[in-house]
Amino acid sequence: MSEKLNPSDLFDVRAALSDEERMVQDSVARFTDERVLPIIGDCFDRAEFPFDLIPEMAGMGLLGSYFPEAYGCAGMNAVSYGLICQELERGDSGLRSFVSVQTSLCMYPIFAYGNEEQKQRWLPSMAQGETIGCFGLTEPQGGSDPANMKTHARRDGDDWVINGAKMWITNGSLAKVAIVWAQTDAGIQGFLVERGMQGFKTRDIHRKMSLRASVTSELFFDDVRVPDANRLHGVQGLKGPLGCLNQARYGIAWGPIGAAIACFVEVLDYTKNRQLFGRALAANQAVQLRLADMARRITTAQLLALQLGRLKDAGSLHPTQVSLAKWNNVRMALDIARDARDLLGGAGITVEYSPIRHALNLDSVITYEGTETVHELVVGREVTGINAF
Ligand code: TGC
Ligand code: FAD
Repeated sequence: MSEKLNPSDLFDVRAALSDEERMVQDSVARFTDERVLPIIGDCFDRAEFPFDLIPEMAGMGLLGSYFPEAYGCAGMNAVSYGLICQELERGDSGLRSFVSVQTSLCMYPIFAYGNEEQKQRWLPSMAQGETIGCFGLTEPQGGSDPANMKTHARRDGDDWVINGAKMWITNGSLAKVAIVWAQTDAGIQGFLVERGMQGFKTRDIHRKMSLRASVTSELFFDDVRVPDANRLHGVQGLKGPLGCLNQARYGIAWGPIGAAIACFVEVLDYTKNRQLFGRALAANQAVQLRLADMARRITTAQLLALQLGRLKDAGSLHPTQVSLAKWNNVRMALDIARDARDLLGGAGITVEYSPIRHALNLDSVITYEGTETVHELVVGREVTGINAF
């Protein structure tokens, strides 16, 4: 028999990481252990985002981690970004959401579709956490079908005039700049709407049972006048926002592995120590089957994410591969969180243990960035060649 395996990494995925990737994982893991885990249950309970952690995350290079140093970013690879998402979501999906939105939904469109002036103006201060962004795509009439967009921008001289509303927007009221997607006569275009522009308002959504340690808002645009200098000139059409989603969904394929590991480690420890019917709960075959199944699902998700990351770093990632990984890995984590909650019995219903918090959060994660059904249909379209949307 060889050495004992690590229950949270049965296939030693860590050995397939480079030294630099391991270093990134270790430093974010330390941050989660020391700074996030001691406070996050209370943040969730009080429905408060832990604002104080923003400068620390920025200081570690976690905001816009994969953009070049020329824009004040850390220039890390895609696998490192994935590991950042994984370790943050081991703490809470809300923190990973914050980093996903800032990096992949706000900095990415400026980097990919913006001009040099826009990049120089926004990216360094976003990397430092001085400027927080939000991404407005979803509208009240239906997020799965963004092509049916009602928010409209009309050209008026050197300006654009925006009218409409966005719904369920992460970081909405925190944001100094909103990346807003609007219909124009030339198709969907992206605009940088700045806080304080006349006619632009935000309102937070309260009474959430999920992602409580995260800010979610509505955005309202009432004749908001935006200069053409704030338009993202590099893209027109739905492929603009969908290209950003591809980046963020990639990170979400990694993040929930962290949430699943948090639940698994906790429930493994609990069931080994809990004595029922004169033996450890984990000594029952029915319980071991469930624990083994969690380990199997985590392992397959880890291997999927790593291969996804290697494809991304090689520049050959296909959006359908991202859809399959987001679907598989979020489903995996949600199932594990719910099962772990059950194995904790009554103790599992408070935030003293993490599974119920992760399960509630993952109910948002399985809905946002494309619902599970949307991703299943993307994969279905790929394998059949028939578009069912
Ligand atoms: P279709 O009309 O065929 O395509 C339009 C154009 O877009 C291109 N495209 C993509 N490009 C990059 N990445 C992708 N994943 C892409 N998917 C499509 C496509 O090639 C085409 O380009 P072109 O040049 O021909 O014009 O659109 P479709 O039929 O592929 O899309 C249908 C569907 C349902 C898949 C799409 O509408 C969709 O993904 N709906 C879900 C919307 C969604 O995910 N919204 C998320 C909002 S943001 C959010 O939830 C943030 S949560 C933040 C947090 O972490 O807290
Ligand atoms: P709908 O699109 O109305 O879907 C309802 C149900 O119908 C789902 O189960 C869906 O799978 C199903 N369905 C849809 N189409 C089909 C079909 N063809 N066949 C079968 N079933 C179908 N959006 C942003 O733009 N920016 C953000 O920062 C952001 N942050 C979010 C944060 C949170 C906490 C949440 C919950 C959402 C966030 N969203 C954000 C919105 C998110 O992207 C949408 O909620 C999501 O895209 C689904 O849209 P919807 O809620 O309108 O549901």
